[in-house]
Amino acid sequence: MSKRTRDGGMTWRQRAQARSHVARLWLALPVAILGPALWAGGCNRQRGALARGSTVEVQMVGLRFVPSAVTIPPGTTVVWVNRDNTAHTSTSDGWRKSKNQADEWNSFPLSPGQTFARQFDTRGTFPYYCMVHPYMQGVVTVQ
Ligand SMILES: [Cu+2]
Repeated sequence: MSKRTRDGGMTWRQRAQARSHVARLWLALPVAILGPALWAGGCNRQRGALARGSTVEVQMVGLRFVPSAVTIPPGTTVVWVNRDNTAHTSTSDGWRKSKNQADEWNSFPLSPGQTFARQFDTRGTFPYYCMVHPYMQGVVTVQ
């Protein structure tokens, strides 16, 4: 009669290796399941609708606002960037005559390379223009 054991004659070392192999599988499992999920989640955040608190950029280039119309959720900040060789402003249409200055804005002249940022918290349609070149017009829609 041989001295076979119940586990099929594995040595102490073989049993230890088998245990550590199983342990490694259990560690790898959550990474295999959660890894792609986390990765996909990160991509969805970038691809999906603008989140509250985001920033959108409007360029002043070629004597135009590009894009001339932006639609954003409340809480979004619009940043105007002057990429022309001449000064521009971002001035809301009602800035001069408005009694409610809170909803109006004026960047005053921005030199080439300068930026102006404004956060839009109120829903509505906000047309604006450039005081230097009044034919430069744009609109921010907050909805
Ligand atoms: Cu201008």
